[in-house]
Amino acid sequence: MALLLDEPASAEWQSRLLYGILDTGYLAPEDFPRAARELIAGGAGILQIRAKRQSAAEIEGLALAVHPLTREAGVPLILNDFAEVAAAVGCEGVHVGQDDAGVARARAVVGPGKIVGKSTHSVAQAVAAHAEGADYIGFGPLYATPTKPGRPAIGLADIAEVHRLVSIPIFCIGGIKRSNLEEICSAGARRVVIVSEMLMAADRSLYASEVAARLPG
Ligand code: TZP
Ligand code: MG
Repeated sequence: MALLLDEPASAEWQSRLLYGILDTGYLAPEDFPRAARELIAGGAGILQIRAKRQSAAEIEGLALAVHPLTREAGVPLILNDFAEVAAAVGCEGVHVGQDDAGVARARAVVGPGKIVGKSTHSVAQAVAAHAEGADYIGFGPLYATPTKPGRPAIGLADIAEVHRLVSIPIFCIGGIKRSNLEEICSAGARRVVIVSEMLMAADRSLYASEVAARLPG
């Protein structure tokens, strides 16, 4: 069923289990639309644009190139950090980190009915993000990862506890690969974000479909 992206009451995106990130650390700007198509074809149900070294104008360009594709597919497009750009482009949401402005400020910028996600690195931060009004959280990095240098791994031990305490969607993230997916799911993960291994896959659609099929939900 198509996702009604303009319908605030629609929370169908919450059933999406595989979240992909189009990251300029791994993708040239001109490859964003193709990668978006491939990840969507494979079953990524949410996409984010993450561009740590680009200007707001460059990020707006990336979002404008990708948004028609995600919108057509009913896949929410989330911008990392740039709430004003997300609002200008009409993206479905914004993702903030622990050091960014809070959820309320991001929501005030993107407007009602939009998705606001927050990165969390501990159970306490996850509970706080839920209380703060986040629509979903990222939880990790489970493993150390070059995609987020300098951020220590939190391991798998708290995955079950965070799912017990936090009822909004929890996307485990950080160093997730096909080779460790089983142990992550056994530890209680239901939803995942994969960045580098999925973007570097020889066949991104096949990769996404294989991962999606292995997520219990
Ligand atoms: N936040 C926590 S870990 C991470 C982010 C953005 C990067 C995850 O990337 P990868 O390549 O899947 O380890
Ligand atoms: Mg940020």
